[in-house]
Amino acid sequence: MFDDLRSYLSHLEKVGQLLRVEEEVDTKFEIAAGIRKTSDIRGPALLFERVKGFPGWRVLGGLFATRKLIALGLGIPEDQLLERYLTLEEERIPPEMVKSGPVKEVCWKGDELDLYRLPMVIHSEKDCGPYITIGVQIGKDPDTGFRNVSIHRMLLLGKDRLSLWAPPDHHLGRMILKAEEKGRGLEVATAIGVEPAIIIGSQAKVPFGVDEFYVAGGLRGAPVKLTGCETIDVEVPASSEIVIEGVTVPGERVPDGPYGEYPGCYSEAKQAPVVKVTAITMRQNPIYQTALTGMPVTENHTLIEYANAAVIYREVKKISPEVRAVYVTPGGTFRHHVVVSIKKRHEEEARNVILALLSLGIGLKQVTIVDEDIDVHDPLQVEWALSTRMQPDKDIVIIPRLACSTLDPSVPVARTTAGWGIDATAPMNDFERFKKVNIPGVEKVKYL
Ligand SMILES: Cc1cc2nc3c(=O)[nH]c(=O)nc-3n(C[C@H](O)[C@H](O)[C@H](O)COP(=O)(O)O)c2cc1C
Ligand SMILES: [Mn+2]
Repeated sequence: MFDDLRSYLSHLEKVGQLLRVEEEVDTKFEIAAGIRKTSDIRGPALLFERVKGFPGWRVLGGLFATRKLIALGLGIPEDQLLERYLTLEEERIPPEMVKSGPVKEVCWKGDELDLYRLPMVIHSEKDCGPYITIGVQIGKDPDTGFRNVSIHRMLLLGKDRLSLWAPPDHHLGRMILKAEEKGRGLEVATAIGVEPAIIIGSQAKVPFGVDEFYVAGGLRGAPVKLTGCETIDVEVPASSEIVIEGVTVPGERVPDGPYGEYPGCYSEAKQAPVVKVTAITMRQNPIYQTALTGMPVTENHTLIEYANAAVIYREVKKISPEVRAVYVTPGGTFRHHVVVSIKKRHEEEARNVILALLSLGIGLKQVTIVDEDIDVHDPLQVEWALSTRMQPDKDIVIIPRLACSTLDPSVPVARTTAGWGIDATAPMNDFERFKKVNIPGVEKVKYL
């Protein structure tokens, strides 16, 4: 596995998946435009080597722009990703503490501390300002002290002030509220530029109380190395490119948004907590990393795909043990729509699966269930199942008003959605009539 971001980038360069951009780029739109294009053409990750107004800085973007890049980050062949991820996510290797690390090479405190010196990027046209979009936040629960690791965007507010978009339905948001109830701020470190397993591990849908560094350890097959911060009691990856240390300001909220979000639309301004920065440490010649969110597919989507697919797969398996495959679809923003293939043993099994998935609260709005002979990854086959194995008056389930973490702009009330499920499986006792037409010997045709 990779010890730090730099060793991973060398690996990517060797396999032709990293492009160094020599042309000078502006932090306003130009970097995001490059990431948009590479995401759309399924191109390489981009290392911008000349950033206007930020001499000496490099900006990395689109590190997870494609599924291929996720596979490279985990060192798993692309076609085995879900299968291997399901096992590795449960390995749980505890992190290891080290005295110091490269992230301590430079330290800004007091007057030197100035967030405007970091090449923060303005991404989409109507975004309200420059955001840190792929900082990994590390915080500790005020009651139990367990660590949480997750990613939340931060808007640049001043020399030493950032917003932190961590709503209460995410673990860090809950910790911020718990600290406020005790009349305190929450100490939060934000690590930018870490090895891929930490980023991917931070997205695992594990319960409140599970330290995602354990998950990252399992994904990389070795402990994540952590070191203490300078001004707060939080541990961070010792080889991070940059770490921003800070404390939330109890009770303070600032407007955050509009911002181009994962459904492919802008989210409106929301009230976000504020972080007062206490120190910034970094490597010499640091690499600043940014990530694009917006119309699928971006790295915000690819990074959530396997975390979501894993939690869905495990849920389906409880009800339908012979589940064959699950696919959270790109057009469904990798969150709103899942296609599941099952081998049913009860005529109505699909309906139970639909209800279980809609109640998960992870943002699912549409659940399509197909038989095992349908390839869930092939939209043609899925639509064929809908066209030939489903009658809308009896095979659709609609559930109004479900709590879930969606940013879908069509919902009438924030974080609440209706859900629908489609049972596109054929009747068990009459399956013969629904079978695909077959021509013997297609596999023997050698001239094509
Ligand atoms: C690039 C990227 C950006 C993200 N930005 C945010 C964000 O701004 N706010 C948020 O609540 N979640 C954001 N997320 C999703 C959370 O990091 C993710 O749901 C995480 O698993 C939450 O951790 P938790 O389960 O410990 O709460 C982002 C994810 C990625 C990959
Ligand atoms: Mn968590």
